[in-house]
Amino acid sequence: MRRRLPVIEERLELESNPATALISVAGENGVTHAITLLHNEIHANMGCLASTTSPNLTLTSFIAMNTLPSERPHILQIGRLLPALEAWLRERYETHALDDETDPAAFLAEQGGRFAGVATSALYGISPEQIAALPNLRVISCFGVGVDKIALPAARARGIPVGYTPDILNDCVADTAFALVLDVARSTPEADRYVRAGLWEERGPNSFHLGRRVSGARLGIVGLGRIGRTIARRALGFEMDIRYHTRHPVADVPWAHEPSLVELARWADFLVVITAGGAGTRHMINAEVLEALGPRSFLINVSRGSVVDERALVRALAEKRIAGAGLDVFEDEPHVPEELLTMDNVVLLPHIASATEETRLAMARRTVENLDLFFAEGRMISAVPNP
Ligand code: NAP
Ligand code: 8YV
Repeated sequence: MRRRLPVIEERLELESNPATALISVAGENGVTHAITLLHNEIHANMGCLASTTSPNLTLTSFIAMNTLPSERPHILQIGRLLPALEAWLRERYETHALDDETDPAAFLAEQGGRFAGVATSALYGISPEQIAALPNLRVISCFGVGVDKIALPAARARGIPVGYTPDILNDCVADTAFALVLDVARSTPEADRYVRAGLWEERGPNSFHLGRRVSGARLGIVGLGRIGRTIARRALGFEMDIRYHTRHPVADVPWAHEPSLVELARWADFLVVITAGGAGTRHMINAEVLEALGPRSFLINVSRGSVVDERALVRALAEKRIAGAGLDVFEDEPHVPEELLTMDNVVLLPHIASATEETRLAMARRTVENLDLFFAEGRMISAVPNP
């Protein structure tokens, strides 16, 4: 059966004479196949792909490579990245994974001069020492939107632009924030464990404890940037009362700005944290904020572990000073405070808010496109703005 391939057809018209094309095909089973086609094969293979692939395959991306310089720049990869992203980088650049080195510092001291670019992720960032060890570095491309682990002052001092992936992940991070709101309010993970353990059968109907109502409740959002607004829009569907806290009130939203974080916590049934990480927000959610939140209300954190004083949170939960917490991020990932592991009113996720096939693939594509555009034209699609 022949399928229309609108994405590819559209991009082929835009990109004249691509040297090679990298195509990712998502199958119904969720497996992503990367296919590389060379120059003249492209049009022929488009038809071939269209006519021979299963009707359950959908072409999801197409990146033309006509703009790459003839000499492939050397890219240092910090940490393991999404396999599709690593493959795309290898197709286009001379890549070297710092993780493969037994002594990364010694490797950089010896070989740092050869790298023109860095590919990293929000989880790994890049340190001032690593930037200093790369004397010919011209560009950094980050898989992710949080740049708290990227040594921005060191990059800016050398005029090195930093690419990142804003907006692409808003929906999935907001979805995860809402999953956590519902999970903590209705105790869905605990209820699932209850059924699996045979307790429903043993104790009978209506034996599981009552949850809390989400629809119509008060939602306090800490940080109303790209993702915070998306969370607020999700809350409209639940007819929630919304207020937010930021340093600067947002002009074009209908929700009330609360200048005091403590007062927002006192008001809220659910306090969802989605600020930037870093020094400016470190331990914003402290014992005083948690005390104000109170024993009937819940904390959700999908921003950065550093924003919450984790010791204060563990104490507040242990002493039942707050009703529960939904956490996607932690101060010392992947370490999670042991006390949290046995608490039923806490839902713990391994930093997966953006982790869907669709979003992670789109983030990977932007990470590569930022590098490609930088090496072709000296600019990026999305660069971290200078303050
Ligand atoms: P954004 O558009 O830059 O929004 C950041 C928000 O934080 C703004 O509303 C900002 O408002 C507020 N903020 C910053 N410093 C603050 C402070 N000291 N006090 C109060 N509010 C403050 O960023 P975004 O794209 O929405 O992303 C937000 C963060 O989410 C990222 O930086 C990242 O750390 C995190 N994140 C996590 C995941 C995950 O997997 N869990 C995924 C993506 C992103 P003002 O400047 O007016 O204060
Ligand atoms: C990812 C994130 O977990 O974008 C961010 O800031 O924290 C998440 O999207 C991360 O980028 C994966 O490395």
